[in-house]
Amino acid sequence: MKAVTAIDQLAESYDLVVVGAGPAGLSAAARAAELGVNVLLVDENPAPGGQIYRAVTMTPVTDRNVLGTDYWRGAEIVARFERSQASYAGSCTLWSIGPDAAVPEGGGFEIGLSLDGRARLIGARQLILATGAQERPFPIPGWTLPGVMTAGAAQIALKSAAIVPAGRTVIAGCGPLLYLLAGQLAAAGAEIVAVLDTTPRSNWLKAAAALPNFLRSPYLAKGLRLMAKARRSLRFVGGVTGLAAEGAGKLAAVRVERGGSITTIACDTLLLHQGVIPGVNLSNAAGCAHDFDTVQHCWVPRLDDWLTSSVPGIAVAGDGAGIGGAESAALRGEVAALSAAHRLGRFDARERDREAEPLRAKLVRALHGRRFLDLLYRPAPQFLAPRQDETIICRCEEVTAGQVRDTATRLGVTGPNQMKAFLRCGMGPCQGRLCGPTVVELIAEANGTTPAEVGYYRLRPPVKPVTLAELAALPQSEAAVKAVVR
Ligand SMILES: Cc1cc2nc3c(=O)[nH]c(=O)nc-3n(C[C@H](O)[C@@H](O)[C@H](O)COP(=O)(O)OP(=O)(O)OC[C@H]3O[C@@H](n4cnc5c(N)ncnc54)[C@H](O)[C@@H]3O)c2cc1C
Repeated sequence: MKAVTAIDQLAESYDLVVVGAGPAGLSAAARAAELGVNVLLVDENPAPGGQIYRAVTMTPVTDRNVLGTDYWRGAEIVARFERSQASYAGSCTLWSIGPDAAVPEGGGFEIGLSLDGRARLIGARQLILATGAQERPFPIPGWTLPGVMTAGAAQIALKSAAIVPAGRTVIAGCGPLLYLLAGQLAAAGAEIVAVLDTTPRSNWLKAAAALPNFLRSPYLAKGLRLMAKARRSLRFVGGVTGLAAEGAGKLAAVRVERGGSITTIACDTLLLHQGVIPGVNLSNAAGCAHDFDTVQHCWVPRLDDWLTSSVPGIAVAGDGAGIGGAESAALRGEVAALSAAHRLGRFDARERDREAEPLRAKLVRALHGRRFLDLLYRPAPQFLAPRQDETIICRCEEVTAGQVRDTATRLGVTGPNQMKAFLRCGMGPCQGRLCGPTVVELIAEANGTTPAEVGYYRLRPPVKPVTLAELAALPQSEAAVKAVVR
């Protein structure tokens, strides 16, 4: 591996740029480099690993039982990448993708990168976006109070800095990661006073048809172990139908609704989580087509068998291509790398197909039983589209659920882009990552349509915040200067 630590160490152009150093990106970059491709891997985090293996090479959490065996497997993936000839830029954020003006016949990209406060535009013949997933937004009344955060954020603090939430902690929501996170935090010494499970009971019935497949899935034993461990040692409260964070200036308690009854649990930290969805900001801003996946209930990029998007030369691998977990992320990364290497002329289609065959077989096994988890842990409608008007939806612009509902019904707004023009939701630094899915749900509910019909934000670069100073310091081409100087 060739480490890039300053922006001017980057080459003018690479055959392949991989964005994201999680299992998908690390595997993609390693495989491509092993095939002789000139590849650059960039990640905005200081160390490789992505979400699941975050900080695996440098975490201060040395007790291996705290983060579990799955976490430590990341060291092998990172080691394989480090043995490769790929270039790696950590703490490096990609904020734009556009056509490469230097390639007149088209077919290349110009990407914007920031590293250490300096920005640069470089070329990439092929791109693999391995930017992973994000937690599904979980807006409840009071979720902007200090003391409330996402469970994933608490896990980031644990993995990268060995920090656990102080005081009485409540974890609330649904999904397999909820049990994992509760177990990890408890093992690390957090005082977890309750785990509030919002999984709708009716989901069991909907998921039942997919159960036989799940019984043969690699997730089964793992999931049962996680649940048993967490349930043995922690206070579980199932059937939760409503939640509100309460406190004056900071969190003091969580209000819990179960069916008809209401209770209050005093706490200092509330961790919210209702599963993960693909992070689509980058693929969206790059112009890739997306579809609404009705089973996973989220937007996913439209991809072919080789994970290539509707924009030739851009592939999406890992959880960004649809939630599948770490093992499938790594396998998808390799499939995308084979395809990119083929397009770059490293080998013919027959060899590409032969190399991909064992990966595809493993991928089928890794994804076995996924449907059951997706159906079981689909969030309840009242958590996707909050009922209380005062609930803040867009944290950047402080837009409430009531405002979105009112604008949809009274002004007849039918889509999120129009909503953005009226309310500015989605115009803040997160570029809609936190409000987008909720805005879509609220519009669909108000207009009696579906998220698929409502559509999603049309996003523009920069997809991540970049300073004006960095932009202004970018070298200007003659054509760019002519475009603004009259
Ligand atoms: C908060 C959170 C915690 C999770 N924890 C676990 C866990 O403990 N166990 C588990 O089994 N699954 C976990 N998951 C699920 C996770 O998605 C895994 O399945 C796995 O990490 C997916 O791998 P990936 O390579 O697709 O993406 P990721 O591992 O998510 O890696 C994506 C990488 O892309 C980088 N990136 C994103 N955008 C940019 C950009 N514009 N420029 C530069 N870099 C960028 C990110 O920094 C990140 O390192 C978690 C998901 C989330 C959202």
